[in-house]
Amino acid sequence: MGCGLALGQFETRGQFTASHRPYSIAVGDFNHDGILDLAVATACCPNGGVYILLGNGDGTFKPGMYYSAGISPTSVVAADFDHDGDLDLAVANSLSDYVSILLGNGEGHFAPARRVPPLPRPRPAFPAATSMAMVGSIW
Ligand SMILES: [Ca+2]
Ligand SMILES: [Ca+2]
Repeated sequence: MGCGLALGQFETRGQFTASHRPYSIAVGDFNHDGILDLAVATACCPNGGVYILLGNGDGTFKPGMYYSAGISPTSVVAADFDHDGDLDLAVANSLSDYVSILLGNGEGHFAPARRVPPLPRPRPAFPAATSMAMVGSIW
């Protein structure tokens, strides 16, 4: 993970563990401290999940917190799906027909994943538009 410098250059600040095979990252302030955090979708071992890395504000992150998020999560987006002011996550599960929704509590933690009803094929490898539209219809 690098930090931006003047003149378009990046400085390496370190590498942060998020299990095996991270596929997708969503950025947001999940705990309302004014510092950007990361949600990392990992599709491996055995079912993958989402790792939440809370930012320290200096380009480094606290150790990841794991959340189960369906079968083979390969893409994640962050938005406030239930309109409570806290960022939530929508995760595409590439080896199933589901999108998993994890509601945030505003303190950097998330409720267990809920499945959005099956999507029509093709399967949701990249959920942004489709999942947001579907989530909007169930809350
Ligand atoms: Ca934060
Ligand atoms: Ca929310």
